[in-house]
This record gives sequence, C-alpha cells and structure tokens, in this order.
Amino acid sequence: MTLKRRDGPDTSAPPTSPAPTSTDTVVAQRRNFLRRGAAVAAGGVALGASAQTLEIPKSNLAAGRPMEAKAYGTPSRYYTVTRNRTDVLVNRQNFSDWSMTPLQHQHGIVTPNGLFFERHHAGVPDINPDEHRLVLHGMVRQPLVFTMSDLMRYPSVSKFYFLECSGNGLTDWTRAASTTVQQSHGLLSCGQWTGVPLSWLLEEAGVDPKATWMLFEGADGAGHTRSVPMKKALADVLIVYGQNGEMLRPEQGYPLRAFVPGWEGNVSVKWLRRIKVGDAPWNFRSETARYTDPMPDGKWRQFSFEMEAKSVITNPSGGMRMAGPGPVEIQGFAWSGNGTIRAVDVSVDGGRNWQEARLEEPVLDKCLTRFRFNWRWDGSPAQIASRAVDSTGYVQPTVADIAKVRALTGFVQHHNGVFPWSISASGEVKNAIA
Ligand SMILES: Nc1nc2c(c(=O)[nH]1)N[C@H]1C(S)=C(S)[C@@H](COP(=O)(O)O)O[C@H]1N2
Ligand SMILES: [Mo]
Repeated sequence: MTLKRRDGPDTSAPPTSPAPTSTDTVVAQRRNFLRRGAAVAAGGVALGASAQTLEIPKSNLAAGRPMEAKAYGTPSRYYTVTRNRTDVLVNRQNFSDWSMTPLQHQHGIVTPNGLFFERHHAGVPDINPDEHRLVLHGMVRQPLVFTMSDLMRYPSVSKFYFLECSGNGLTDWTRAASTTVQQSHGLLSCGQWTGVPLSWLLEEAGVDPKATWMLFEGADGAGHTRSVPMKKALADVLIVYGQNGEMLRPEQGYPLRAFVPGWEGNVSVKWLRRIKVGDAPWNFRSETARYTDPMPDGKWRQFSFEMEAKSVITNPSGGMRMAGPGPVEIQGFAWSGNGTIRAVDVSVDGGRNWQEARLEEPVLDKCLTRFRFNWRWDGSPAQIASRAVDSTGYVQPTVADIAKVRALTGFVQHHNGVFPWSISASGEVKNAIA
C-alpha cells in the first residue's frame, strides 16, 4: 500500500526548516540547547562554592557486596522497569496473551532480553534443547532433520532487526484507549539475532525449482503455523538461536525460532520444529480467521506481511508530566519493514507544520532507528507527533489516510498511523488519537 511518496505527488506540508546537515550545526545546536537548559535550571543545579557540599557517600567508605562464584546478573534493585501485560484488552486467562516493552524507558536501539515483548497463543513451552529437532521436508530432494548442535555447527550470522506484532496499536485507531507508549506501541522490540540463513539449509536439502512457498510450524500448544513465500525465505529469513548475545529466552522461542525480518511478528514462528516446502500457501487459521485486513469493498486482504514505515515519540509520551516550560528533547523510534529510515519529521502544532528530526547512528535496515528533536515548550497546550519516511520514499500515513484505503472497523491489525500526544498547560502528556 503506497499512500504518499516523497518522490511522487506528495500533498503533505513540506518540512518548514531543513534538518541541520553538517556535524558542526548539530554540535552548535546541542551546545545552545544545554546553555539554554542551564539558564532555566533544566540541567544540573549549580554546585555550592564550598567543597563541603560534595559529601563522601557511604559507598566510598567500605567494600561492596562480594562477587558470587557463579551468577546470572540481574538489574539494580532500584531499577523497577518491567514489561507489562495489556491493561486495555485484558484476558481472563494467561495462555493467549501479550506483554509489552516499556519503550519510554529504553536506552539506545536494543531491547534487553528481560523486557522483550511477548505474544503467545498457548503459553510458553518448556523445551529441552537436547531433545529438540527441526525437520525440513516437502518439495526437496533430500529431507533433513537437525539437532540443535547440528545447527550450531554451521557458520552463523548476527543481525540487528526490530520485531513488531501486527496487533500493535489495535486498541488505538480512533479512540485513545492506551495511556502510555508501552501500552500503545510496546508490541515492538529490537535485538541482535544470531543464527543460520534459511537459504543455506534449503540449498542443502535441494529445493524443487517448482516450489514457491513453505510453512513454519512451532512446537507449542498452539501448534502455531504460517505460510511464507520462498522468495522471502531465500532473501533474508534466519533460523535463530541467539538473542542479544545469549541463547533465546523461552518467551522468544528457546531453543529455536524462525526470524522473518521486517514482517509481522506472527510469521516469526517460535519453538520452530518443522519447515515444509510446497507450491502454494496453506491458508492456516492465522491466514484466514486472523491477521487479515478488512478493505472498503467488504473483502479481506490476506498476507499483509510487511510492517510499513512507522514512528512514535517516546519522550515526552503518555503518562509523563513536563518538568515545566523550557527546552525539551523530543525523542522517539522509527522503523520500516521495507528498508531503512530516511527521515523523521516532527510536528509540535497538531500536524500543521513539520520539521526534520536528527537520526541517530546506526541507521540499519529493518531496525529501530532513534530520532531526536530540540524543542522549547512555551507552556501552552500543544500536540506533538512524528512521521517516518523510509528508503522506498513511503511516508508514514495518518489514520485518516489509512481510512481511505482500508476499513477500520474495530480491532483491526497493521496500525502504522501517525500517533499524536497532547500536552496540557499543566504539563500532562496524554494519548491524543481521535
Ligand atoms: N510457535 C509460536 N510462534 C509464534 C507465536 C506463538 O504463539 N506460537 N506468536 C507469534 C506472534 S503473534 C508474534 S507477534 C511473535 C512474538 O514474538 P515474541 O514473543 O518473541 O516477541 O511470535 C510469533 N510466533
Ligand atoms: Mo503478533
């Protein structure tokens, strides 16, 4: 679906001021920002003239806790950030459920494994890697079965990619149901994935030239299964066992999952046990009854695989309170399942004017990208939002734009609309989708 393209007819307002292009401008801008910050005491407080103001803390006066002989580290007891189950669509049982990443607290682009969002259709199975097998069969010359150690003997690749559930934002199309960005956008995480390109395994099995599709099947109680085109499988699908430097967490598919970069999370089948090669999609439950999109003509679109370009402001965001009028760095994430992020525009006046934000390196393919924008809040009510542009020229649409090409009836999947936050005169930040 192409709504607006930068290189084609684009009816949206152009950015009112271009982004700083040279590093010098960015540095000067930041210096300015900090100086202005100090003037209104948004930064540190001036240290008193007497050296006595710098007291020696207790931690300086004695040795700290000794190391344990063997331990898996945990965060500081003062760090209480958690992934939370949905508080909008609350399930009575915990088997088919969601938990969301607290995006407003994430530093950098990598989501820590303990805060990675979860989506399970039948809970988290307990799988012994020594007993786990992956079978590759169907339209191949030689069906194969792999143990985990077989797979880990292959050369591996490690890639940074985002993962987003197509249900991300489904409660917030036309109604501000979610209070925080964790609830509105937290079915989104990003990590470094290690594993074997599926194309290598397919080559070894010898795929029939007439084969065009394959299925991935999970070893969970849901027996979750999806059809994936051969073209994508050969392009960049990974068979993954590593997540951010360690083995996958049980919640993410330990010991093995499919990872389909840039596509709806549902096709990245966890606890992967079977790949069957065929010449047509299988039309599984997740391809007919679920994960389809209603269209204006009353038909339903199947296989909306690509997660189209999207962005959201995480600071300030829902549930926060502004420290007061003055400088504030607007921050957020942008991502696209179709390539890299080329630009992010920010509006602070309800979408009338847009200015280009700074993108923070690294800017990677199908990966979360951070953007930053220096703003000075004057203390009056405001509405802020961001809009991503990706390397294909696609511009993130508004919900009104999406409504022209799809039927937005109820809890619809694939919400990549522009997402506004309102700021009241008292500094309260709220979900402003309407
Ligand atoms: N076997 C299996 N794979 C699965 C699922 C599942 O329930 N069972 N859920 C899917 C859905 S809907 C999503 S969004 C992603 C979520 O991956 P995560 O829990 O690692 O974030 O896994 C997908 N793979
Ligand atoms: Mo999902």
